[in-house]
Amino acid sequence: MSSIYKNLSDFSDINIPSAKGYRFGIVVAEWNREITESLYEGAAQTLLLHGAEQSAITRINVPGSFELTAGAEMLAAKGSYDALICLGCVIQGETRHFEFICQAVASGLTQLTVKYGKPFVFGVLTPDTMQQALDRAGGKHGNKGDEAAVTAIKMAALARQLS
Ligand code: DLZ
Repeated sequence: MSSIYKNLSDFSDINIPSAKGYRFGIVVAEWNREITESLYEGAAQTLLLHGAEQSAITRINVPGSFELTAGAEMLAAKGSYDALICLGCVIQGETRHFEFICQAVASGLTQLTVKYGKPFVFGVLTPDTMQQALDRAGGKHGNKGDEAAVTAIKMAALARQLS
């Protein structure tokens, strides 16, 4: 489960389909911006690396991770995307805010996936500390943005294969 057992950017053992011809939406939370910008860079670069066109990638920002679901819904309702990638970072604090936000996003994105029949990828870091976040946003454990992009490509390809 934990990324200490897997580098989030290492896909050398996985066959990744081409992303050419697919359209991607990326929703980025502005909270913990230092982290979420790195997640975005990782996700966008990974999509491009696997054949996506720059013009096929649309980005929007939302205030915090709690708003990822609403942002993703707005984007999905407006355009025909093959996959939506939602990027955020919720750091465990002293209150239960963390639990509410994480559960709301996980459940919201699952509901959208069912509603639209296309992937809404959960690219949200949920670390205990800022250092753990940095380690997973281009640091020693790789970049969760890369992982989210690969998931988006694989699920978009699966959806097309089954359609
Ligand atoms: C309020 C809040 C807190 C305390 N922590 C975070 C966080 O660590 N990461 C994050 O993405 N957003 C946080 N937010 C903001 C909420 O996601 C949301 O934007 C506000 O509660 C307004 O709905």
